Amino acid sequence: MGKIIVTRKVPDKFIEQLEAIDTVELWDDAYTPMPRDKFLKALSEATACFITLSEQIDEEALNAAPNLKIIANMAVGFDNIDVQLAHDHNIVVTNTPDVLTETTAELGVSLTLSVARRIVEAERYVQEGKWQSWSPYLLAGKDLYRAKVGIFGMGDIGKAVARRLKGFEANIMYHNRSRHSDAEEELGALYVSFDTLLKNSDFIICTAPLTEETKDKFDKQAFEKMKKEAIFINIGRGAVVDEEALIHALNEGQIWACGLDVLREEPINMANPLLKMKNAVIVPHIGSASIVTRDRMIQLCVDNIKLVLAGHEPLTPVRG
Ligand code: 8YV
Repeated sequence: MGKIIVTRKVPDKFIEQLEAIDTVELWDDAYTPMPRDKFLKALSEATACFITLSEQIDEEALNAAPNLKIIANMAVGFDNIDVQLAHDHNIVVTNTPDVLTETTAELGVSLTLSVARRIVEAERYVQEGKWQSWSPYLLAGKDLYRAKVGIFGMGDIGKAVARRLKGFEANIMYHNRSRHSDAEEELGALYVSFDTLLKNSDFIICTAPLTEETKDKFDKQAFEKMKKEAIFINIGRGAVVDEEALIHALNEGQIWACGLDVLREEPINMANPLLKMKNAVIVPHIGSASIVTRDRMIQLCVDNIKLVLAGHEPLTPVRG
């Protein structure tokens, strides 16, 4: 007998399933992460852990976990885990692909439209009692209709965004480490170099995971190459963007606006200058946050834990 750690409060219906197989140590708080020292201590007896992006699985954590068999990450991204090292320790790592694809794409398009049509600014304008008259260009924004949209990262989420953009008759181009003939044939997406994507897009939507290759990809030079009218959206990972370069680009009018679901520092530091910018819309990493999808993500983690503890292959392993 070991222990299953669950690092955030999730509904009882999920915990009960885990309690049916072993003792569960639940961090009974939905909003604050389990403190690191408590997590490390819990790992010493754990056979399985259900974690979120708030937990870092590094050498220290792995060394603290002699009996651990599975790390079930409640996210499709796994940049919080040293996967290679976990595999060296014979620990299975799982993530939650597929179940969140459509929901995350919906957030991507929502954020894009919110920035393009200045929805947040408009709502504040009304709330602040500034709506005194109609005016020809009052809060006028940009059309997504027939715009040139560059998608950086054409994985499942990138493709799901592209499918939705077809409804806007957008001209889609993409850049990815490998080409995707399905996106090219079915969605008419044009594969372009990163430079061409930067120079030609009216909207750039980043859905890329954080890897050695994508880290700081949107740097000073990248923002300089974008159109002055460009809108930059990030639903991938914060560290794909050099935030200082983004702030500079917005301040200097090198790009028109941005929408971010992910930041380098999460939760955002309230001193972050982006918070004061009218043309920056920031939401708190809610890409996959629909109730149904969050239920599915949690259930997938539970299923993976059940399978691995019973000696079977998990449904969604992260391969090294
Ligand atoms: C989540 C995510 O919103 O799956 C991911 O990689 O970034 C998001 O789906 C969330 O961080 C869940 O832990």
